[in-house]
Amino acid sequence: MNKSSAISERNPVRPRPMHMRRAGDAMPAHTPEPLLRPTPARPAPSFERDVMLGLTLRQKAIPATWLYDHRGSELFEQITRLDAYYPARNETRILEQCAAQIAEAAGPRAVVIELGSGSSRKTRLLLAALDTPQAYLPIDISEQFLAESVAELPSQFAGLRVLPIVADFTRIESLPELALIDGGACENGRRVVFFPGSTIGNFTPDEAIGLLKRVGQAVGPDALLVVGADTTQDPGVLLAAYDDRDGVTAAFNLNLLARINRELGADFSPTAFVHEARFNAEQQRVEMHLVSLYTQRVTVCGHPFQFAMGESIHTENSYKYSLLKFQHLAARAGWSHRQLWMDGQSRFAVHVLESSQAGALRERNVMIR
Ligand code: AVI
Repeated sequence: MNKSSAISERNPVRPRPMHMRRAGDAMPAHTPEPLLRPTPARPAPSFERDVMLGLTLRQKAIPATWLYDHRGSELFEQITRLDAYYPARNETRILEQCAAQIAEAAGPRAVVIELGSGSSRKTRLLLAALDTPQAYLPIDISEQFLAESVAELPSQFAGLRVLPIVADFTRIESLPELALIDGGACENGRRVVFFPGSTIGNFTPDEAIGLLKRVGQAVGPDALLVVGADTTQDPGVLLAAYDDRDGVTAAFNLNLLARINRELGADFSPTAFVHEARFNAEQQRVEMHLVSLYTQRVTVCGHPFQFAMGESIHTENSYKYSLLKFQHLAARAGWSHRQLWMDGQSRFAVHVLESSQAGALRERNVMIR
C-alpha cells in the first residue's frame, strides 16, 4: 500500500501540531521547505492494537502498512529492482513514454501532490515533463524517506516549491498546506495528484473508493489524478513477482515478525514461519501470508497465541484491476476517465482521471462547440 500501493505508509510517527508558515514566505534557493506535520482528523493507528487484534481473528491478519519499518522500506526498494517484479519497471516505461501527454492534460504551473512518495524516481519523470510546475507536495509517513527523497529536487527543478508533508495519506481529509502555495505573484495551475506504484491495490475496493473520494475533496475541483494500477491476472506472472526466486519478498514479509519481536517484545521464531504468495482469483488479488510450519505457541506483549501447523497470518492484499473495473471504481469516487496508458505487455496501466465535475464541464464545452 507508493507505492499508490500503491503505493505508499511507512514508519508511523507521532502526529505533532502543523508547522506554521505564512503564505508567500520567502524560501532560500535550493532548499526544500520544512517538513509539515498536519494534525490528522482520525486517531493514529497503533501497531500494538493492530497486531493484538489481528492475531485473535479466525484468519489471523495484520494490516500491510506495518510491513514498512526502516528495514521493510529498504527491502521494498529492493523488490522494485527485481526482474520478476514487473509493476515498477512497466510503470516507469509508461511514464517515460507518456509523461509529455500527461503534462499536456495538466497544463502549465501545475501543483503536484504525491501520495506515499517513496523514492520519487517516477515523480522526476512527471516533473520534468510538466510546463513550469509551481509546487510539489509529497506526503509520506516516513520522515527519513521523505527528507532523503526530496533533498535534491529544488536544485534539479528551478523555481519549484517543495513542501514535504509527514503524514499518513490514507488519513488525510483536507490539505490546508495547499493554501500556503496559493496567492503568490504567479497564479498556480491545476492540482495534479500523483499516486504511482499500484499502492491503490493494497486497499480493498471499498477502502480505495473512500480514499480517492477524500483525496478529491482535499485537493478541490478541477484536479487531475494520475494513478498506477496493476492489471495482471496471470497467476504465473503474479506468483513469480510476489514470491521471487531471490527471496527478497520473503524477507520483506518475514521482517514483520522481527519487527513484532523487537517492538512488542514477542518471541516469533523466524524459521518457524514461511512466506507464501497466493493468487485469490475470486477477489482478483495476490495475498501474502506467513505460514506456521508447526503447531506452536507465540507470546506477544505477554499474551499467548496458538498456531496450528499450516495456519497463516494474512499480511497483504494486492488487488489487480482490469481497465474497466478500475475506471468504474474511480467513477464511484468522483473521478472520470481522461487518458489511459498501458505497457507493451499489457500488465500495468496508468490512469489519468479528472474530478467528475471538470469532466462534465469539458463534455458540455465539446457539445456546445
Ligand atoms: C507497495 N505495493 C504496491 C506493493 C505491491 O505490489 O502490492 C507491495 C509489495 N508486496 C510484495 N511485493 C511488493
